[in-house]
Parts: sequence; structure tokens; C-alpha cells
Amino acid sequence: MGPQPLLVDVLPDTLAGSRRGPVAVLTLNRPAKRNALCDEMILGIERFFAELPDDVGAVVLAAAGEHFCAGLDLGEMAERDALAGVRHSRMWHRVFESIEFGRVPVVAALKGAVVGGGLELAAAAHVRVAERSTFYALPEGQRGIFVGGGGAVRLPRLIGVARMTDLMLTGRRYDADEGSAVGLSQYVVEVGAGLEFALGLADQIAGNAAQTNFAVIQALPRIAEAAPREGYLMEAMMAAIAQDTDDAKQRMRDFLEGRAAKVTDR
Ligand code: 1HE
Repeated sequence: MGPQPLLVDVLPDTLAGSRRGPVAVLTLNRPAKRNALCDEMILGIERFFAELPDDVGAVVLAAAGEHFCAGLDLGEMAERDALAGVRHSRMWHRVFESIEFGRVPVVAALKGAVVGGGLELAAAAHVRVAERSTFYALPEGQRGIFVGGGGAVRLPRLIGVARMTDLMLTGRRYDADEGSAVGLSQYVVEVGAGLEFALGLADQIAGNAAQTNFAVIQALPRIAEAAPREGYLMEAMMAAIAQDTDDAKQRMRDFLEGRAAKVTDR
């Protein structure tokens, strides 16, 4: 079955929603402006994640045109004072948290520019696939501003403070392979192959047990940041809750009785 429209009535024209079976696709749809993120798009992203149907098991974050996202819409920020700036940044935080700590895992399909706020958006996803055309940068330094979409929190966790400092101070770009080597993407694929590859991963993710996906996106990042004493306890409790589900018991029986897939290479 081909893609079906999804949430068309609630999304602005600068976003497009569709679904393929259990996977919902949110496409940044402002290619003439390289998918620069205006307020309308940020609030539309929030609505998309808030109104995802219950039977969606994973999301792919995609982009129309040759670039994933050129970051903050610079045209909208000219006259903002300090308080308005804080509020604006906090709005991005709220929306990107609804991606990172939402109900389902999110796979981002990257290509071309993944810069500034576009990289911050990508960092809120759980898995990143980069086409060979992808390049990453934080041009905030050149624009006289600072990251404001959660990048100062999420990016050091992916690449470390030293690399982020270098990106911001020198205006350096990473290409797709460099980005993958430093931890910005988990996969690099040929130009034009990113969406299908991301859809394949999302389909697999949607087939996981719901309790495992919940544990991975809700518990794992908190455990990883907790002090070890608290982390071990949280891990034990999450493991106990997951294995107690009927679904987990069935999956283990399926393996023991030879009905489940072995661990094989993709
Ligand atoms: C934009 C934006 C934008 C493009 N806001 N309009 N982000 C940046 O500093 C990146 C700025 N953009 C670029 O460096 C380049 O546009 C790209 C490398 C991404 C793409 O280059 P190219 O040659 O394909 O496109 P272009 O001709 O530069 O841009 C096409 C149009 O998109 C053009 O508008 P037009 O009306 O003249 O056709 C550009 O003005 C427009 N455009 N990027 C507004 N960002 C929460 S804090 C986050 C802080 C940040 O994200 S700072 C980083 C901002």
C-alpha cells in the first residue's frame, strides 16, 4: 500500500504528513527556503506529534528538496528582544522534547544542509540516516547568535563538548562520513536512498515490543545520565516491568520453540 495522507487538516503547508502502515512520515516541506524553520513549522511539528494516531509505532522525519534543514528562519528573528528570545528558545525546547520524549521512536532522514537549528532538530530524533550529500554545521557563530533549540544539551552528548566548540568557533563543516565518524548519524546511504532506508528502519522499530521501545526512548537516556547507583536501580525496575508483559513472555517462548528469528546480519 502506498503512502496515505496524515493529519493534513492540522498541519501548515510547510509540513506534510503521511503514513505507510505503522510508520508516520513528517516531511519538512519548505524547500524554496531550504526548510528553514519558521514558528509555524515548529508549532506544526508539535501538533503532529501530539495528534499521532495510537496505532503509529514509529515516525520518520524527512525533508522535501535537496536539504534537510537550513536551521532557524533568520527572517523571523530580526526584531526580537531578550525576553521574546528566551520564550522563543523555550518554545523550541518544548517542541523538540515532544519528539525526543514522545510516544514513539523517530528516525531522521538527513541530506544536504543539516545546519544550525536543523542539526538541533535532527539531534532530537532517535536514529539518524544521512545521505552522502549531508553536511553538518553550526553557523550560529557567523550570525552572532547561539544555539537555542536544545543543541547545547543534545549535541555534546552525541559528539562531545570539544567538537561542538570547534564547530561553533570555526564554522567548520562535517561531511556525511565525518558526521558518521563523530556520532552525528548512525547510517550513511547513497544520495536518494535515505527515505526508503529510514522507512525500513522505522518499520522494524514499529515491530518491536512496545515496552522495549518505551524503555529505550524514556528510560535509557535518563539512566545514562543518572548517577550509577540510581541508574542500576532504574535499569532493574525497567527490565522487570518489560519482562513481565505477556508480549515479552510470548516472544521468549517463540524463540525457545524455534519460531522467532535468530540474531542475523541485516
Ligand atoms: C533562508 C535560510 C534561513 C536559506 N532562514 N531563509 N542558518 C544558517 O545560517 C544557514 C543559512 N543558509 C545557508 O547557508 C544556505 O541557504 C544553505 C547552505 C542551507 C543552502 O544554500 P543554497 O545555495 O542551496 O540556497 P540559498 O540560495 O542560500 O537559499 C535559498 C533561499 O532560502 C534563499 O531565499 P530567496 O528568497 O533569496 O530564494 C535564502 O535566503 C533562504 N534561506 N536558509 C531564512 N536559515 C533555535 S536557534 C537556531 C539558530 C540557527 O539555526 S542559526 C543558523 C541559521
